[in-house]
Amino acid sequence: MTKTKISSSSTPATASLNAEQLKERIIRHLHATLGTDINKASPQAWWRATCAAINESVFDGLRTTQREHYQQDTRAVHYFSLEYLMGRLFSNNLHNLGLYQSAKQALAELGHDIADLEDQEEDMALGNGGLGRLAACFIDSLATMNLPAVGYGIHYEHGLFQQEFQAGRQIERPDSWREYGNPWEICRPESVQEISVYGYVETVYDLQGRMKKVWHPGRIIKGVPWDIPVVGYHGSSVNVLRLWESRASDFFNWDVFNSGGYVDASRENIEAETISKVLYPNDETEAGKELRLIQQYFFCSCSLKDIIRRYKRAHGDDWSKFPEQVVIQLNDTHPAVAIPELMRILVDRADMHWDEAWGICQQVFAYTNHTLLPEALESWSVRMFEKVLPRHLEIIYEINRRFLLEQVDVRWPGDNDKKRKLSIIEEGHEPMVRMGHLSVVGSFRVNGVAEVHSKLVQSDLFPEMVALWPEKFTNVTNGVTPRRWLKACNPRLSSMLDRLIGSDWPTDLKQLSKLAAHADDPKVQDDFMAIKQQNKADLAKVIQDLTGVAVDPAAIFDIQIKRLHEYKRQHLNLLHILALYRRILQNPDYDMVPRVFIFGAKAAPGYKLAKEIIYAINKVAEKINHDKRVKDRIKVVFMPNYRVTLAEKMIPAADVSEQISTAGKEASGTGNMKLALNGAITVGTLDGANIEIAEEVGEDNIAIFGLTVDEVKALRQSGYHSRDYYHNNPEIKAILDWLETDYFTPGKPGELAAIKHSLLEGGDPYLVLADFEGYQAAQQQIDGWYRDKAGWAKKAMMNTACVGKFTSDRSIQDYVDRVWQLTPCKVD
Ligand code: Z16
Repeated sequence: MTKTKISSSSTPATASLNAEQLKERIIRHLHATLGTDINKASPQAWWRATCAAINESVFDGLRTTQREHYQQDTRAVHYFSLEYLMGRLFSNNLHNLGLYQSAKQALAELGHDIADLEDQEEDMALGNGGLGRLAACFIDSLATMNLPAVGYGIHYEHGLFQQEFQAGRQIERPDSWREYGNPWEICRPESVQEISVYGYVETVYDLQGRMKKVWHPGRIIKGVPWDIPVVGYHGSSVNVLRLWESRASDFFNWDVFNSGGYVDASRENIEAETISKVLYPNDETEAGKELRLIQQYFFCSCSLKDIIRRYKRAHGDDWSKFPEQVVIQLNDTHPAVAIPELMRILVDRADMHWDEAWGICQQVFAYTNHTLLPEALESWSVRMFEKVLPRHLEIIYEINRRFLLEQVDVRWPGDNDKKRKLSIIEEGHEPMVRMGHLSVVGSFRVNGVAEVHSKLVQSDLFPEMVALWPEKFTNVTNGVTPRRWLKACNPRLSSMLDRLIGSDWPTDLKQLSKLAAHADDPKVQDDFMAIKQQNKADLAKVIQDLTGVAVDPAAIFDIQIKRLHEYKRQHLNLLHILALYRRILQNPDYDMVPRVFIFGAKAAPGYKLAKEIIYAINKVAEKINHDKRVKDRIKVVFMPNYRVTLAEKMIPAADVSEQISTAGKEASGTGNMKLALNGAITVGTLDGANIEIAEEVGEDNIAIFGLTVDEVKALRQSGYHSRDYYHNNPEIKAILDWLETDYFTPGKPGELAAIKHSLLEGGDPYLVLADFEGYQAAQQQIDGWYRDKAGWAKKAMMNTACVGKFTSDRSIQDYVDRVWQLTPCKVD
């Protein structure tokens, strides 16, 4: 096993920059780049000038990295993802360059608080949730570990919508993150690509009588690349995230324009520019929309052409080295159309024989699966596919024909049932292209994102594929970058760790285990909890500002932050809050440690029940927060517009981490890792990476409850009747009936009834009622644990100490060893 060495102790070349030099740079850019002066510059101008000052160092690193990769002609990984949830880059770049302290001092001397300038930046929210944030953590680790890598994606004009609440209901507003320009991106007009869609396929014969397919496209669209430098931590590598923006092709519109069709030409412009206009806000449902397929194809085609252009610069028309130089990681099936696109380029454009081309494809692509939810598995109607990509449909048919003939029929001769199951084309009255099947057939490796999930991918999703190719399947458990999710977001805890265990932990997170030796030391416990207390006080201010609710930092801060989904069960959390409230009303002396229940979640705009759950939480919050009888034992807050930047403020302040999905449904989770890393104690089911977190921290330091994956299956087998729980548990019955009254929505009974109906008439598809009793017991256990101050401090510290496994550096090392076979390239 090759171990990638990270130069954690080596000081970055830029570390020598002191505050004085930075001040000079900032003022120079205030003058020369922003065209303003120190006495009249706005905070925005100061922020931009500082970004420009930082970029001098960033671009230095970018140049040397690209020169080195070019000279060494290194193998590189190409990460294909429709989503990158980057958040802000200002403090991230400063930290990774080792310039944060100098910049803070420089700005202070110029009369500015660095935190105020940080707030000038919009989040770069080009993703929905876990999958997009994972991509962002991965490109941070790749740069930090000096691995040659390019991230490819779409330069959306509008990222994930901004969320507001109006009378408790979610309202979506457009996100315009780069309305006034983004200082971190560089446009590269010299690398523009042109791509085709629509049209028809003609069969022609060449002079030797060989059949050829010629695609006559209906439209040509230009892809303009924007590069975002990705700065590795204290290393020397600066990699690139290359995002494609769609434009109308000048070439194509010329004729229309000249023949007087100015209006038609500008309509086509608008249509072309629509492709990269907006990120689809559905995290785990496939809408099957034509524009989405075009988005996927647009960025895959641009990216492949970009890769091939770079390859040809070094190797000309000799394709034999291509699989040695190029590996492409498909982040879910969203970019799977890259497989037939590479086949088209090789067979139709490079005149390669099918077998040779297919041999290359199968050595180049690897596929990561992120979900088992049936509604999230992508499939495209053959009809629409043929309209948008007629030649690609033919290629997929040919891939499928050979697969069924040469693999499936050889293994299971004459077995039509197996063929039906394994076919890339799902037959039926509306035939569909199954993108998961295509991804498995076209890739040399397939991985899930946590141990239990990878097992289920093999046993439940693709068992026949495993029978054909057992060695194709593997696991890579997710991870998160400790640079953003501990060092930058929790500076108090970071300095304490530096003092206690040394400063190597950001690139060697297993070092955190040294903290365990101090977990019984009362002095260290006090320091640790004092930091938590200060972080909670900071968050309390943010809560006050955003929601108007006053919360006490002495209460338990219980946090559930993730997309809103039935399977994630925010409504289970809500039912428990209602149970506590009811107990308080029934027994005014009900004894509980005061708790603040904090939610952050966006619902997909078309997901009705998810929006009803948000509304219900907001209405219940309003009632409880104003009820004097509660005596502040419970507060409920729903933070509006949850996003990376808000997560960075919430996670360091969490005492309790809610990870309560139905077992078997959450592929991994990554918020669970960030919260444990910052000393929160998990209340969780045995699902996704929770299982591995429990293994690492030990059962004393986590509150596990609920059905296991096997128990969920058994219960469903034997027939699950949610009504039994309603009738047999008086607390459950009382709470659900309460939701139907107008208690929380005065004068409007029934407004919150949707939750009750989904749990009873709807059959409770995610077994909320089955897990309720276990959940409330786990919450009682938390309440008991918190009363023992030293005991809690130890548990919290043990969480930080024991989760070193979940650095994204380890995930990337696993990809290197199990999938990519890359070697680091040190850059001076
Ligand atoms: C997503 O964020 C995830 C899966 C998916 O199919 C689509 C989207 Cl947008 C999430 C999983 O739900 C989560 O468990 C996992 O940790 C994350 O992907 C990264 O693997």
